[in-house]
Amino acid sequence: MKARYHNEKAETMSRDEIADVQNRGLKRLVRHVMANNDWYRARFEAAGIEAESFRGLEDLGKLPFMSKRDFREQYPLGMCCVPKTSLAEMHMSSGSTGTPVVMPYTKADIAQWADCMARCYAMAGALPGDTCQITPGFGLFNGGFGFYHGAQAAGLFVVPTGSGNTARQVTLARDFHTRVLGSVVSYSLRIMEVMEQMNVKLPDLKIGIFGAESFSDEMKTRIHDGLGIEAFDIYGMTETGGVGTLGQDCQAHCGLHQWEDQYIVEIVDPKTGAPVPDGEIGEVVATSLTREALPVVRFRTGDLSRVVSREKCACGRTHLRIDRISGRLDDMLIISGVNFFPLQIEKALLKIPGVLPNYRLVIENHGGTKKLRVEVEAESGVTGHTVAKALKEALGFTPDGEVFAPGSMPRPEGKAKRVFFEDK
Ligand code: DLL
Repeated sequence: MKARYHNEKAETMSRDEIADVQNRGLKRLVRHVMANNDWYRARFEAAGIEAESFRGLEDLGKLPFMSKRDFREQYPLGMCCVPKTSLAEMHMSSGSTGTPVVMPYTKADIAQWADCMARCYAMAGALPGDTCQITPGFGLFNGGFGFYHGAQAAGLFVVPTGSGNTARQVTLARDFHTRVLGSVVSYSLRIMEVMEQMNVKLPDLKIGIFGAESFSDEMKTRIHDGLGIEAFDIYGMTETGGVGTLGQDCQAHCGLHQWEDQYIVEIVDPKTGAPVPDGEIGEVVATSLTREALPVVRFRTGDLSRVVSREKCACGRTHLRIDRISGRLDDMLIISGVNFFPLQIEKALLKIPGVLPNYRLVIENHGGTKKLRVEVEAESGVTGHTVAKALKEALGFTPDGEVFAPGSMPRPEGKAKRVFFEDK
């Protein structure tokens, strides 16, 4: 395999070098946040942390966790560690509760983000001069600008379409020979569909960089086959500084490399907060070592994954690999005493011949008793009964299945909302 790096030295450093960089970075981080922000100082002092005697990695477990709630309570800039005059940009996510999570950036933070993103582009095989079409929204959402800053650092030619107007996206991709497509997972399905309707083929399109939502291997295969591209899974979030800050899979596709010289990534038991052994599923916790404006310290992401390997990868990169995100803690559903994640349903659905990748899970509340209704588009011949039967095998209980004609359900242009609640 031919490996291309954006920052070869950083991406291939030995485990000892990574440990050393993290150790020094963590000590510097604790001094920075305690010296420059009252909220961090009060919180760390209450946990018995002193900046001068903090020993680095061996004291990591003593640092208190932080969560989305802290961002919301400290809105807008309560956790910012630099003067407002040093800020250059901000992004924001509102999530399901609507309360904003704000991430401010200094110029150096934008450069750090761009470096992480440029590494992701290179890891996917993008070459300087390639046309890169950026379909996530430009605005408060970090997706569009993150792909943009990284593409500039990687020397790509940017077609900054943002989201929506899919027919125009397809035309531009054809006319400008787009080779690299950045997209929220579910929007790539829409692009596929419109290409078919327009009868346009995109022979130059080779690399798809997708994220912002969990997607099953079955979905990845459909995207791969439908667009004829190699699909990569990119990971990051507003709180860590945006898309690509944590990492992505390489051409070996055996886990998402985490940029460990920039972040410490832990996998912990969501109940106790204790680290779980490698290989076991737990919650991803991230600490940003190099960000200035608002570095997170032991941020509980709510995302579930596991360590795949800490060994050097076939691509030559040495950074920790974690599994693709299997869901969020708050996505877990319990019906008929069975716990499951939406992704399990997606996997089972996409194994049914004739079923299309557009679906909704409706949780019906019948006076306290919950029932699941699965709505999905499918070709003629697939019935609600076929769907219910296949899901029973996967889940252990029988949901209701309802089948819609291809093209008749709404199409998301950003992150897809898959789960809906209805009182009956
Ligand atoms: O969704 C960043 C992003 C934009 C990633 C575009 C990839 C592409 P937020 O809106 O803050 O940021 O949402 C972050 O999205 O905690 C995960 O739950 C989920 N997420 C992000 N990437 C992935 C992925 C962007 N590759 C939240 N797989 C995170 C699964 C993902 N879930």
